[in-house]
Amino acid sequence: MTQLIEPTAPTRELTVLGACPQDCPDTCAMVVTVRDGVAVEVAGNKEQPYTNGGLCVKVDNYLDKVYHPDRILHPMRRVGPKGSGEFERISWDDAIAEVARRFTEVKEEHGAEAIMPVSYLGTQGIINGLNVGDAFFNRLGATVAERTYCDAGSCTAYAMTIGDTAGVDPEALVHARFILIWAANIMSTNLHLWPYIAEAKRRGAKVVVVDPVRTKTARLASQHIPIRPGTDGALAMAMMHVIINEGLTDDDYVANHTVGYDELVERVQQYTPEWASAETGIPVETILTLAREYATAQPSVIRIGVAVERHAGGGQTVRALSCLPALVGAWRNPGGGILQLPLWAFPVNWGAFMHPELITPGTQVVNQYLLGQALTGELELSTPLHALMVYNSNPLVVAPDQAKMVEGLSRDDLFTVVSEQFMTDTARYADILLPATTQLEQEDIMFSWGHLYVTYNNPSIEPRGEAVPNTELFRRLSAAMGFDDDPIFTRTDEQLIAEAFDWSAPAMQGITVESLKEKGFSRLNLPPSDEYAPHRDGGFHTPSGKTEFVSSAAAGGNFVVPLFRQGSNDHQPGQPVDPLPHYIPPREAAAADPELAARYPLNLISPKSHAFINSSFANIEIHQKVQKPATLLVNPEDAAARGITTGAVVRAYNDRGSVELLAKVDASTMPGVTVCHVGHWRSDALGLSTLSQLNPTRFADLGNAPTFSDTLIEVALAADPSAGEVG
Ligand SMILES: Nc1nc2c(c(=O)[nH]1)N[C@H]1C(S)=C(S)[C@@H](COP(=O)(O)OP(=O)(O)OC[C@H]3O[C@@H](n4cnc5c(=O)[nH]c(N)nc54)[C@H](O)[C@@H]3O)O[C@H]1N2
Ligand SMILES: Nc1nc2c(c(=O)[nH]1)N[C@H]1C(S)=C(S)[C@@H](COP(=O)(O)OP(=O)(O)OC[C@H]3O[C@@H](n4cnc5c(=O)[nH]c(N)nc54)[C@H](O)[C@@H]3O)O[C@H]1N2
Ligand code: SF4
Ligand SMILES: [Mo]
Repeated sequence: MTQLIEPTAPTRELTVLGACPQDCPDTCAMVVTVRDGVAVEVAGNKEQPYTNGGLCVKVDNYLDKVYHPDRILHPMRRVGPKGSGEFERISWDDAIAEVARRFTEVKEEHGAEAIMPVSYLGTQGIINGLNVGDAFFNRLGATVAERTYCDAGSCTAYAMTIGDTAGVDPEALVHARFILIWAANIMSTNLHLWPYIAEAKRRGAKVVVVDPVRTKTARLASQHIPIRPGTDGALAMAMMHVIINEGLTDDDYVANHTVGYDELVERVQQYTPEWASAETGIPVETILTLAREYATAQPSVIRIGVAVERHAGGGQTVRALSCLPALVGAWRNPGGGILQLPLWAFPVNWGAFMHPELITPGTQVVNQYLLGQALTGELELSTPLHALMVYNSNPLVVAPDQAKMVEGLSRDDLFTVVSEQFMTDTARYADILLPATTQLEQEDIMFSWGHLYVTYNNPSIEPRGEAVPNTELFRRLSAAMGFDDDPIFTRTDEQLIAEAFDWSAPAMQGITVESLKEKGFSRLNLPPSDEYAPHRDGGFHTPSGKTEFVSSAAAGGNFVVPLFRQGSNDHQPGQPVDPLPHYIPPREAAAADPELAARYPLNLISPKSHAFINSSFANIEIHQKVQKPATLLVNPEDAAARGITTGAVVRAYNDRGSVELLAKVDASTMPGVTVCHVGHWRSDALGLSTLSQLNPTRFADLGNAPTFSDTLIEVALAADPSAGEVG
């Protein structure tokens, strides 16, 4: 809704209802105040109950981003060497013509699969976000990009166990008696959930955090259980062992709404609390108490963060965690169960954006996680890559194996197009750089992966310079490639928004585009949170309709849910997966690889920073004040053993590379575990590389999830010349 406040005053002030576009579970409803065409304030929408009028430290200063002098405002062509950031301004017509000409040349010379889109979640809006370029690249015949950066393994495991259900309504968490926050730093990454947890705690609930780091969230909880990274599966399996062997199961719920209980009973016998204690570093008594309290304090709820999937056995960890609520009957009451990504509640019409039917069966698929290897030839491809188009993503910071990626992006025979708001590390390697709008300059409609409200983003200001929304970019490219013979490629934003949801689905009853524009948001048509217990009587979204301890989908092998790999049907599926949950230990650990652990004894984890969203905002001064420079947290024991003090420049290294960071000696991280928050740019780093250099490119067990947390390193003072001289 656009409401004119002072129609006759000389200054024209409007308030416009918008939506935060960031890749964040909170999807806050925003109110933008615009004076004479200039946005002067961005605030939270007080009407929206979940986000309750507050934004966060990232987006409170959104105007600093929108009006930042470094915004890319015009199309540009590279004039200096790749990576130099030297560009000349060109017109949109010239830019589009050049992209179309080069794509056509690459297609004729090497085949269309030599072109690959690279994108992720710079904006989460349905029309400008994850899938905005899919139809274009599918029609072109380009390589299909598999995008499994975030929660893909978790989603596969969740789907195998309980199906694509929304799970617990976050607003119902106030009713929970036991809240288990597992690998999620709510106070930084899901701020608006905290008041619900705090209210439950006030009403007597116990809040437990499982995390190698004593985060702010852990400090605010009733109990913090530090755990060795990547061993969460051992704890979850041992909890099931205790619950089953001590008779703490909800037998009636198990009998009616689960499959494979007898097999599970047999399976968990090997996972004793004593064994799990040795694996996780958690005392036996703590494991026993956790299992008993989780089972008996009903309703109990588990909130899983992304970090649980980020090691060799991440998928099976989520399998085990998704089994637990049915075992104890947690689903019976509002607030009980598991909260993963409630996005499954939204009937988004993904197909209207992906158009997977345009993919020729057998088209090459490349996971973006392996982009460095794909560009350097290390990953064998049937059609090597000769052109890239990057939008909504900054792969040089967020993908592993940074050294390879730099080498690949530097190739003179690679044609790279980047659509960006800023001169990111990746944008510096563009041949053609195209200006992208921010959320205030574009229209969009949002689902959420953290609550059950649809949110509308009305544009509040004109695009700055010649920036365009991603939708318009792809309309222009489609026309230049001659795709405008098909109405799919000429749809206006209004038409795209009309197709965003299956409006006839029960969850959308009573919600229209008009009502959303007017009010800014709407709760899905679901029972109120006080009454919302979606699996009180089973009704899981699995083939059996039950929680599948023995998964029927496992026989089909590992899979990636279509959201992360559109048109996924004709790929893999590979070996059948063990249908029962089990423990897969981390790869980079003393038990699995003693030789590696002797050389690199410290775990490196890379959680989200407080002030950036992934690498977004990392170039904005006010955010840098909170978060800069890139810092490595080292436990006092580990620091003392290496002569490291706070403020020292250290070198973190392993066989994949070496990164210079500022040390902070900090007892909040466990002995043996170092922490470097993800997001800092290479161009800002002490030694032109960031932690992604150290992360492995191997996938987890399910859903081709990344294994960021499955990383061993050694750390030494940078002044020590023998440290980090590695390949
Ligand atoms: N401020 C801020 N908010 C964000 C983002 C951001 O960049 N900044 N990014 C957004 C995105 S894209 C996402 S996916 C979410 C993610 O948000 P979260 O799910 O909270 O994920 P992380 O911050 O990666 O990790 C959460 C916690 O897991 C711990 N951890 C790491 N490894 C392990 C492990 O092996 N086991 C256990 N038990 N814990 C472990 C970390 O110490 C950290 O405290 O946040 C979103 N919100
Ligand atoms: N080591 C390590 N790596 C990680 C993670 C980790 O925990 N550790 N987390 C992973 C996770 S969970 C995620 S979700 C990914 C995130 O990976 P990305 O989604 O790539 O996240 P960002 O780094 O924020 O990059 C988004 C870029 O899109 C641009 N952008 C924003 N809006 C628009 C727009 O409307 N149009 C265009 N064209 N561009 C726009 C922004 O300026 C920004 O540069 O990173 C993954 N990488
Ligand atoms: S980043 Fe998340 S918490 Fe912050 S304003 Fe956006 S949606 Fe809200
Ligand atoms: Mo993410």
